[in-house]
Amino acid sequence: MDITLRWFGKKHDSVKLEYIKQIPGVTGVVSSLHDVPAGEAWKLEDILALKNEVEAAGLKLVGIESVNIHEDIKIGLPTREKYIENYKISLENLGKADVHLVCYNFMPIFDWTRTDLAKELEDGSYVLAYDENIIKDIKPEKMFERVEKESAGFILPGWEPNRRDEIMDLFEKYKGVTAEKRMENLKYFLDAIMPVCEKYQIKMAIHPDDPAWSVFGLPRIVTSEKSLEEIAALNDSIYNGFTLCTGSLGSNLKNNLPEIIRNPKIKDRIHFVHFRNIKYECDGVFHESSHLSSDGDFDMYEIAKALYDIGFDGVLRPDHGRMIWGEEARPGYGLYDRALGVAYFNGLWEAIRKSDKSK
Ligand code: DNO
Ligand code: MN
Repeated sequence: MDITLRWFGKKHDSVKLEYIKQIPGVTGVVSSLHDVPAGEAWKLEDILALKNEVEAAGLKLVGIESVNIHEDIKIGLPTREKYIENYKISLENLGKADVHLVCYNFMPIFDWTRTDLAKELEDGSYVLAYDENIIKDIKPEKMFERVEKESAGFILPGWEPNRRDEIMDLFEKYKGVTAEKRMENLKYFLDAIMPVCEKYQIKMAIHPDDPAWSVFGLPRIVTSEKSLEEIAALNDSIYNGFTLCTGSLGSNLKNNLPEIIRNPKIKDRIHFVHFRNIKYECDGVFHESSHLSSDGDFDMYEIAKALYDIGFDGVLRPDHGRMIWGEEARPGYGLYDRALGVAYFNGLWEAIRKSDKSK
């Protein structure tokens, strides 16, 4: 297994590769070409430059998070053809650079959605939080104002103020695009790229929608055990797989995470794991917590145990952490709490491994 951290690149991340390297057990990072807009083809030289930078710090570039999907592919517009071709070029170049894991998501318009990027907890730490009561009545126009106000100097991914017109236009384009249609569009995309993935052995790992239900009236399709089964059935290739993000999938409390991990239709397709915990205040209102089981609502031991039992040997990373010890970093992506998450996972894993009587 490769234990990694997400790294946003020197230009966009205050966390240094050298510090990541100091976390016990971490072998690499997942990163991305953050300046290349969704839909454009990635150049081999840019991928190699990123890879060299990571390797110079003694780490591996274990995968890409994310190669984002152009909205026209998600909506199913005729213009998707050119964006799919570009995606295939990106995959081909990643394959040539010896990168074999790609995380992506199929969320309409926005990545994960939160109502607060810096909610203060009793112990003085800051976390990302979500309140459905705020989201359910808010019009997208108003969301822009909110995001600017609550952003703690950062912007929720997808809500950049310069995207305002584009986003309002996208809401129009999504009208009438049902969940069924979006699933068909995902199949169309997977069918087109799988031959390239087979050729270069690139594992595609779709990230669950976060929160795991529809927001702003936009249908979301990666939300439950059933939807993961449906996605697995869209294309037989083993390279059609998942990012098992515990915090995102688990935001819907109906999702039983250890059960999903053990599901025979899903388990072999888990290529990437995001390991994190959240704490519910009441239905639809949650905040992210430290990784420890007793700080949140998930039994992290049972999650690790399920991964051990299925023989998980892919890539894992801690996900959003709290902002602690006065650190100033991108919300969710500070060094300290994610490092604690790794240390905790290492402890769980060693204990599970050593108590396995069959070994
Ligand atoms: C949330 C995070 C996400 C994720 C992207 C994947 O749980 O892990 O930002 O990286 O949605 O495309
Ligand atoms: Mn995640």
